Amino acid sequence: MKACIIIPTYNEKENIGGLLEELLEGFKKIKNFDMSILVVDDNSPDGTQEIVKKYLDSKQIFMLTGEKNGLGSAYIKGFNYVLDKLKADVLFEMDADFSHKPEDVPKFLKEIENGYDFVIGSRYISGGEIPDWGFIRKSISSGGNFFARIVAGLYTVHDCTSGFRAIRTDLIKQIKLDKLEVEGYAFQMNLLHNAIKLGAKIKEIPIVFNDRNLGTSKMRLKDLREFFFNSFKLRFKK
Ligand SMILES: Nc1nc2c(ncn2[C@@H]2O[C@H](COP(=O)(O)OP(=O)(O)OP(=O)(O)O)[C@@H](O)[C@H]2O)c(=O)[nH]1
Ligand SMILES: [Mg+2]
Repeated sequence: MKACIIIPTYNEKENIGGLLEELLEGFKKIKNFDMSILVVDDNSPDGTQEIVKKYLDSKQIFMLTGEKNGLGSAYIKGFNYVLDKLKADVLFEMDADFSHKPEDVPKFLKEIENGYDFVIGSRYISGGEIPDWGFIRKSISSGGNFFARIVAGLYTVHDCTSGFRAIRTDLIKQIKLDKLEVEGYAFQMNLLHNAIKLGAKIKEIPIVFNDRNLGTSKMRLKDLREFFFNSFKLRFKK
């Protein structure tokens, strides 16, 4: 089977080179999957693309570039490329900032081999952790997630907003990506909502999520607003 890890980037020059190195190193131990990486960079002004370009000869690493239209649009572009051009069986969503650990990748693949369609790296199940966060930050995040589960009705999943996932492309093909109607982080929730509606076999595995050490956050007030409005919209749709 073929698997591609999609990494959206915006100003990640301090992280992307090291992350690509670690992923490539880890791929050597993966036997049952033919692994590749697709970086989707929204024309970062910091030179992220220059770093990725050094790896494009490896035939395992690809890059898409374009205007900045938010995380959701970057993922949709990436999904379409993986489906049409790379023809992979599995795709990953992964952040560039080392919050998601390269060494966890094989654990996701194992669950895909076990027959799951949608594997989520979860911070909110037993064994999942966010060690860098204090009580207040944890409360805000778990509150937001509880909100998503209750309001949007995604009860069966504990971490609805996690951005570390492995998904079978057969499932993605059944989702009308251009109808997901979100540009920011709410994309993750809408994708999950569609997967649940389609009866996907979903599995959460615990991850330890560390804060970024390098670079800056891209979260905007606009994304939070979209997240909350979107939760109600999803409820309305059900
Ligand atoms: N292509 C693209 N990537 C983005 C965009 N916004 C965020 N990203 C990337 O998406 C991933 C997650 O963004 P982060 O800024 O780490 O979001 P976060 O984890 O909620 O915030 P932090 O606390 O800073 O880690 C990172 O790899 C970002 O570079 C965007 O508009 N376009
Ligand atoms: Mg981050």
